[in-house]
Amino acid sequence: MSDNADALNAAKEVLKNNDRGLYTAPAEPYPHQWLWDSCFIAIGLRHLDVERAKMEILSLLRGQWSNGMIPHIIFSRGREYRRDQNIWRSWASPFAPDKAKTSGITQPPMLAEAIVRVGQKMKTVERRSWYRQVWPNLLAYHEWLYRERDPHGEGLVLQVHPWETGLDNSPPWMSELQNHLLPTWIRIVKALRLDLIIGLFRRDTRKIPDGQRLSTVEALALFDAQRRLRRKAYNTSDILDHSLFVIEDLAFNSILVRANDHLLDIARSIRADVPPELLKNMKLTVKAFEELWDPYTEMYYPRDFVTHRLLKEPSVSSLLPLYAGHISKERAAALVKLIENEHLFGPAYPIPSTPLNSPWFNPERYWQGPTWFNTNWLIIDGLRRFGYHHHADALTESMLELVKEHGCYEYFNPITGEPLGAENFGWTAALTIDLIAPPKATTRVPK
Ligand code: 2M8
Repeated sequence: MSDNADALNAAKEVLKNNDRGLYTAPAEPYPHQWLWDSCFIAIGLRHLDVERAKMEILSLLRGQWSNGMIPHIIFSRGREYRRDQNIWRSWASPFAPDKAKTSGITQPPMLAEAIVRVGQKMKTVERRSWYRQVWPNLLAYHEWLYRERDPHGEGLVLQVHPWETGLDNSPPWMSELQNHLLPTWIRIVKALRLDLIIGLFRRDTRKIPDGQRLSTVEALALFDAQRRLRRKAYNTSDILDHSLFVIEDLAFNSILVRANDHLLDIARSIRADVPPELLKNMKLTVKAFEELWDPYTEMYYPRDFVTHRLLKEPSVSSLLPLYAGHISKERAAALVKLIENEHLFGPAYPIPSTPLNSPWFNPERYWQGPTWFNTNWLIIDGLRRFGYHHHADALTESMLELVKEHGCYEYFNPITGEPLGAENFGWTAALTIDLIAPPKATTRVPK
């Protein structure tokens, strides 16, 4: 482990510098608290300071809405952040908390995983009291997911904005946008090439080259989509006919399947009752998940909520059923083949957020090609549970190599390893710490 010492120190330094007291900011361009960032960050922090890791999770819960939703952003206080808070105006909803200003949508439900991982660092009594402390929030969140986001009781939960997937501009969502959903005013902007001028005013490309972010047309559409949700005060039943996007996302539902298993483990450990309705829904999810499999291309995909049409654009989400678990060994093996293929998901610095053979692939553009640490971490966890330890070790090694060579960047070019996006990125640091820590034999191999 000694050759990992420098990477470990660099990662610890990033977490220290991004620490904002109650929570850890993802990086300089992202000053607020993000849901899945904090979950991944807590998973790293637990190796350094369990109390601080608990705080990272508890500070997320201060943003929870009274209907159970955990928002994807809790805004930093301070006048300089009013503009960001005003974009969302969470106070338009009667469910939003009074004490925190938040966004009005959620992000992949990584909460249960983070709670369990932090709990692994405690003795049994302490762990049970930790579980009891967060149980009401976790339960309310999962109940919200089904009540609001599975309105037809079909087992899969829907997302109303690409930001809810955490993979902002990933191909299945962006191809839906470009082919079917682009609002007229943005089509006009595009046709007149006004995006070139509007792009000059973007905040996110001030410090990061625009070739590494979303295109301006995509960014405009995401803001348009957000406005539509705000107009309906983020109320799902009002949103459904009004939203630009209504998609049952593959990454989100993969993470939900795993989170449900963790929720059940937590309930068992503290002898808490899981409401029968939730139990029924969770069982249905495992079954419904298989409807996302396409036998012709032998891959899982996201699905249009209304028509049930599969959105057949491969992306890193195509591999996340490995993390979900419950899929058959044969299907897991089919996904591992994709990772092994150097023309798909297996270039020099895997795993790209879009396979190399996709027309969407761009090695530098955000979630359309670069390698990200959080999706890799999820895949490693899945690979281990399916017994692919050699693959998991190789992936871990290539990630640590990136950090040793360049530091904790937001993402990396999967072909050259070049560091991209923001430097000193929170989850890259936290997951580096977790990957360096000796593995714990706590995970079960799926049946
Ligand atoms: C990115 O998303 C935010 C919006 O939520 C953004 O583009 O500003 C994504 O990479 C997301 O996964 C991440 O949680 C967030 C903060 O790191 O940044």
